[in-house]
Amino acid sequence: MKKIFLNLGKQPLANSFLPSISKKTLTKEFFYNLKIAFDTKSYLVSVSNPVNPESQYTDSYAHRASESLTMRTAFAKIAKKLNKRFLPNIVMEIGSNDGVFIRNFNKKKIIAIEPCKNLARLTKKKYKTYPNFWTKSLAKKIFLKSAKADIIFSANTISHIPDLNQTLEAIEFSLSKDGVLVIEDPSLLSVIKNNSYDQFYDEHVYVFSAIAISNIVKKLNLRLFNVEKIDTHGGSFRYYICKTDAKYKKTKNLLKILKEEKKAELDQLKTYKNFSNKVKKSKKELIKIFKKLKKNNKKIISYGATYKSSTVFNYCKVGTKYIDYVTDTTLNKQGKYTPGKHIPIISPEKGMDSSVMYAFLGAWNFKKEILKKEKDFIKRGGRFITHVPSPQIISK
Ligand code: DWN
Repeated sequence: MKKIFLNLGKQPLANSFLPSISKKTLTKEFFYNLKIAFDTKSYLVSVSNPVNPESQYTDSYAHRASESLTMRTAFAKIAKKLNKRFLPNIVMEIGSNDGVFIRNFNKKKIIAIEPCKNLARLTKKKYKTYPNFWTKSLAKKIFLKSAKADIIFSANTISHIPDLNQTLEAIEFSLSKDGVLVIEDPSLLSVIKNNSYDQFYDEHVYVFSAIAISNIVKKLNLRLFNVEKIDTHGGSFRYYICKTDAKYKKTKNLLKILKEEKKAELDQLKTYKNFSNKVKKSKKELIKIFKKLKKNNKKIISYGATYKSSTVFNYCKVGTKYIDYVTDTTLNKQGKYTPGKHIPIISPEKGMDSSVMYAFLGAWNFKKEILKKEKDFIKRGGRFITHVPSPQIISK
């Protein structure tokens, strides 16, 4: 039974960066009420009222996974590891974005699935790319008469697809006998520990735990046999899933992580109620910081026009009253306005000038990379603000 434990209020689509703030554009902006639920039977945490994927993964999808050095390095590393461990002949990626993972493979091995047509166009010249949603009929079209996939990789995508059953059924059909599905997604354990409520937005239909994944795949002739903790996106898990009768044994790491999740009571509703109270507190504290700085005439900007910060700004009602502008390296976000709160987005080259004293870390998950990059800002007295794990001004 699904129980709603968190209400993040009126939210826009996190990908709906606006080209202008004309009256015509603003009247068309779509909002919905973002509520998060816990399923007391499967232990799955999800958005209670998912948005139609057709309106999310369009021809103007903004996020480019290759924008950060952290992610480019992480994808190169996992590609190497999978090649070495599983020696795959065919590797399929679901949600290939701008090709940051597949570029690490021989093109003969790769099948890429990417429903955002603007992204699929980026990889289709070099790699076999299907500009479609991942469905049972697409799986049949690709694999009915061809060799099946030895690795199906999907980073930050399976959590985005509302119809989990169909997704997994299509994967089960497409895997070779000892083929392995490797999924990476932000972990619920990290979200609860870090109070990173901004991992919830329209696209993150699910925030997975190992307990929930283990329960869900069982119904579809699949089983979870290993989990790894990874640093990406503020704390993620990498799940290894195979067919029920495949050769892989359950790893010690899986048992250890399941135990850790039980200890953190991820299988109990009260955990989520506590989390919800902490989120409300976080909102009050963050606004207090912004108010105090503004009272002292400090200029605050935001660093990284992330989808996550769309949740923070809309939930905390933070707009241009507090944040002058947002900087982002992604070319197709620059010159636009943030969803819902309409804060202008500009390049870091333009934005990180000497008048900036405070920068909210919208991309807090890249804190290490950013702090290294922005040494001069910190040297001249500039300070970053974060809400993770609790609202604070980061001292050096
Ligand atoms: O699941 C999702 C994740 C993986 O990516 C998607 N649904 C959408 C997107 O979410 P996000 O925007 O919260 O992801 P990131 O990867 O945290 O976004 C970082 C943003 O910050 C990018 O637009 C690039 C930008 N950036 C920057 O301007 N300067 C990043 C770094 C490291 C920098 O130095």
